Amino acid sequence: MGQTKIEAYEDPAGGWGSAKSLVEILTREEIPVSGAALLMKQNKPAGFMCVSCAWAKPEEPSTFEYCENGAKATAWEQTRKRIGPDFFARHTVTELLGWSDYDLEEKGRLTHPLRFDPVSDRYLSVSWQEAFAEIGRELRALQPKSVVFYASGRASLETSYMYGLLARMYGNNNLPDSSNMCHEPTSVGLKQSIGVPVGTTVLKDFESTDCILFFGQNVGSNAPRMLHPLQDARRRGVPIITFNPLRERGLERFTNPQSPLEMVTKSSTRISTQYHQLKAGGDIAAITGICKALIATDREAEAVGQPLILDHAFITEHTHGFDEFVRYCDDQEWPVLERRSGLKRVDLEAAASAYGYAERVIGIYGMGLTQHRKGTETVQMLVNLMLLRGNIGKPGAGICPVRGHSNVQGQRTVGISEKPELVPLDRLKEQYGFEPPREKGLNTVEACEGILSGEVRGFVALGGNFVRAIPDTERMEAVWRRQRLTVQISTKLNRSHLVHGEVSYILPCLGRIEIDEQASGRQAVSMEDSTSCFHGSVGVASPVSDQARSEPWIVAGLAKATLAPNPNVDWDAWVGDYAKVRDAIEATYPAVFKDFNARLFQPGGNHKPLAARERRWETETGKANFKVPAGLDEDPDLPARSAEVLDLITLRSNDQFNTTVYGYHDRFRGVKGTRQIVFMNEADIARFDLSDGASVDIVTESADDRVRAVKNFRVVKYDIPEGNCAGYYPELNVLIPLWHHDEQAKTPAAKAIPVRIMKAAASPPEK
Ligand SMILES: Nc1nc2c(c(=O)[nH]1)N[C@H]1C(S)=C(S)[C@@H](COP(=O)(O)OP(=O)(O)OC[C@H]3O[C@@H](n4cnc5c(=O)[nH]c(N)nc54)[C@H](O)[C@@H]3O)O[C@H]1N2
Ligand SMILES: Nc1nc2c(c(=O)[nH]1)N[C@H]1C(S)=C(S)[C@@H](COP(=O)(O)OP(=O)(O)OC[C@H]3O[C@@H](n4cnc5c(=O)[nH]c(N)nc54)[C@H](O)[C@@H]3O)O[C@H]1N2
Ligand SMILES: [Mo]
Repeated sequence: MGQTKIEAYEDPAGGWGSAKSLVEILTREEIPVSGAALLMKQNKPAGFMCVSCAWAKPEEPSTFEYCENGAKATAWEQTRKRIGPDFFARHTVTELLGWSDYDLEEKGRLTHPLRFDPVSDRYLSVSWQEAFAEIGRELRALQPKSVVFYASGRASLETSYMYGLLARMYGNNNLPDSSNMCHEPTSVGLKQSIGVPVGTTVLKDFESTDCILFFGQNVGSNAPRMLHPLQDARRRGVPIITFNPLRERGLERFTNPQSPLEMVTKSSTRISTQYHQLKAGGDIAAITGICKALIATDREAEAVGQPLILDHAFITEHTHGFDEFVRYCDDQEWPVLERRSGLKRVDLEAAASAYGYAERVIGIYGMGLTQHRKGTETVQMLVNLMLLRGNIGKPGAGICPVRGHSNVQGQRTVGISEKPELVPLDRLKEQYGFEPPREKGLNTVEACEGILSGEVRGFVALGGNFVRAIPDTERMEAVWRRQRLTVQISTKLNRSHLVHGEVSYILPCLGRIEIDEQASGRQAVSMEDSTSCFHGSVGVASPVSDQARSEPWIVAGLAKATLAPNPNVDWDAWVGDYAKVRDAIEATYPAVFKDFNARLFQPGGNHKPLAARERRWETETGKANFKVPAGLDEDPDLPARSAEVLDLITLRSNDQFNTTVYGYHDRFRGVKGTRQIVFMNEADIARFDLSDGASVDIVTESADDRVRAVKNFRVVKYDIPEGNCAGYYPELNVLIPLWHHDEQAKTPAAKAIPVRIMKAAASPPEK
């Protein structure tokens, strides 16, 4: 972990800091710098698609089409380190439960299938044949409704399609994926508002946009390649208006680490032209203020015969609910909007002015909007703003949710969904001659509730670290072990393997970067990025071990061991040649995957047709809908926070991928050597009689009488609004009550968790 050091970071995002951090991780994972040639194949037509974020891949990639964090993800996966049966012989599960997330994954790649042995409290090596046979037996003995098939968002379209089919042929729609914890408010909210569950912006729109709104996404750490189009836009003089409680470095300044000139001259581009540090959960109020200002200016313009501000032609032809929306905005009082958003009226008017002058606006957002009790309404509020000036369905404009995992959007596209109405069940029935279950399946929160109630008895995970990523981790871990069966298909060891069911298996898989040889030769796979664009991907590195298997092979193995044979599904033929899975995908989704195999490696990828981009609105009204929020309160449970209660934001450092902790250096925020910190405003620190560096306990304010607390966290004085505080996920997940989720999409509200901060009961031991 190294020494703890907290020190403001002065450099831009990217730049020399990024180059240095990259060399550090390649060295630590024992990858020779010549092995960095691997990185040259990242995000290239003939190479592999990055396993980190889902940001779009350009048609003409630069030689270095990767970023610091994408390279870290590659190094972390392609580490030379291995953990085989000898490792598990040395460590009991009870011992490993005491290890940190970092230590568990850092030991290296999983090489052998493993079965938990309760007698020795260890995972023991097992053959694939035995593993499949027992899992198949167990699954057949369980009620189909009592088993969950989770997917984390990294597995390819081919694997995901097979996995969804496995769950349905087994007998349920219990197919939650990480999207449930992430952009579900996007899927639910955008569908109601504009008729598509995904963003409408493509990379090309960035070339002609003339204004960008940027809400709650930390681009410098979590989608760094997006800094390139943002930098280009800034060079054209495009304003970028940011709303974020924290001053994030990637949203302030950027030096392109792949530009020798910028590196030598240490020049950087200022990213945000306006930076509004609103309060966590204050976005509905802030956007309402902007809309109110626009509506007022429009009326003034009309009164004096000036050109109007709102796009009335678009509103009349294409939208529904405008009058009601205007009434809602008129009804809101400025002092209330100011108090709820934490922003001044003049600042919101400045944002409205920049937005109102621009012809083509892109609205970008991330977890800062979705992970709230009102996540769906917040996303819809941003759409309302876009609709006022017709900023959906024209070049250079659109809504742009920045998706998380590299194929999380694609998994939804090919049927990983607990919502049966989103899946062409009739077509599956026809194609495979079975009766697909029609009943709604469990999403992430419902799966947790099912485990609490005992209704869920089996959990199969295609990647991820579910037990660590969900809310209420302490409470959930305690009941997790009541399950009969847990199966994890994984690359690396994590806590979800250690908190296990009675019968438990770890099935080691190949990563996307590895060469995948099957009967017909070397296989390719595919994924969908944040802009609904499909790309092929071929592995280039040697497989991790001769006992690790590809994900399609493992899913087929599980299916064959569990399901009655079906002459219409030849799992072996699919595994032998993934092109046949793509044919099957095309047969199920002919419009979306037309000529899928032929176009797999088309430079720049293939865009999924999106009705909203053409201003066709596949909504209930047949129009784009203005959606009026129920109110301005971010939290229906605790509408009025006492002054003693702070809103806690849980977020990612620059040195992690979700629950994967690459290291202890959150460079841009100046935190090194620890993750046990809480960022606080100076005034709150004084008000609570604390000091910078003090040791504190954080306790959730909750209506139920359960105590949720973490102990001995270090206070870090930070530029964050009064009344807010922030710290790292997943360490703080114990503080999120399971019920603290978005009302509509059920996404856990990992931002704006009501907490109290108090002096630590006992001082921590000196480090
Ligand atoms: N390197 C790296 N890349 C990643 C990931 C990773 O962990 N590491 N994770 C991937 C995944 S799965 C996802 S979903 C994405 C996540 O990427 P982000 O969406 O950037 O996720 P967070 O780190 O949670 O950061 C949320 C941002 O929102 C701000 N914020 C918090 N609350 C509010 C609010 O109420 N309003 C507004 N306007 N802003 C707020 C925070 O200050 C922070 O800047 O990144 C993906 N890419
Ligand atoms: N408090 C709080 N909680 C959050 C969030 C937050 O912002 N705050 N964010 C939420 C979000 S946005 C998300 S997406 C979830 C993430 O939740 P998950 O997707 O479940 O978690 P990850 O940490 O991405 O999973 C990491 C594990 O995936 C496995 N893995 C890696 N690569 C592969 C592969 O190629 N194949 C397979 N089969 N396995 C692989 C490795 O074993 C690794 O340990 O967490 C959510 N939880
Ligand atoms: Mo995510």
